[in-house]
Amino acid sequence: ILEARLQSMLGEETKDDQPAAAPRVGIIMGSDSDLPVMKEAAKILEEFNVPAEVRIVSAHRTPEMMFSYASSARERGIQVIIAGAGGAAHLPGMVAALTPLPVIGVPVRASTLDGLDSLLSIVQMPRGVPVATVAINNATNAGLLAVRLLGISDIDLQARMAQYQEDRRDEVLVKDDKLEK
Ligand code: RP5
Repeated sequence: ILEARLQSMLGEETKDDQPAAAPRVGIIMGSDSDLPVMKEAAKILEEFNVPAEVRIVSAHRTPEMMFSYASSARERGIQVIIAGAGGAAHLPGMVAALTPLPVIGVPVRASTLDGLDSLLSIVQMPRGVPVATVAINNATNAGLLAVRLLGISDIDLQARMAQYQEDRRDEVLVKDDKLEK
């Protein structure tokens, strides 16, 4: 289902004719090569029933599209933007400069330098232009952070986040229980 939805979000053909709910989160990435990492954010939002859109928006290859995406996101009803990029990863910071929405940056590990280049490009923002940067390739945490941000004004969503945390805790307890002591 997710792959179909991702395909649909990316403008490819899908058999699902259901009209999509207005997206609250924008998941953008610099290249389709980022998708294997970034789809983990989409999976989390799907799990929490948060409508999201997935787009490829490149700071370097489509700068005009990046400008129009970031500057119109708020008026389209987007509340949080998750932006992933690798290498000279300027997308999250440039988007943060163009919107008052919270921007979560995902450093994607590109083919060289082990993702340190992406991490430093995203995390070292100048004062006044914040990007909440998660760990290299950790789009799951980006999705979870987006849910927590939305949960500030959505009690139901916040309760589901608390349940998610309890479930993760229980998983550890079960594993601990199974260990021979
Ligand atoms: C960045 O350059 C993208 O975010 C990607 O991580 C990296 C490499 O892009 P491709 O050459 O794979 O398209 O803009």
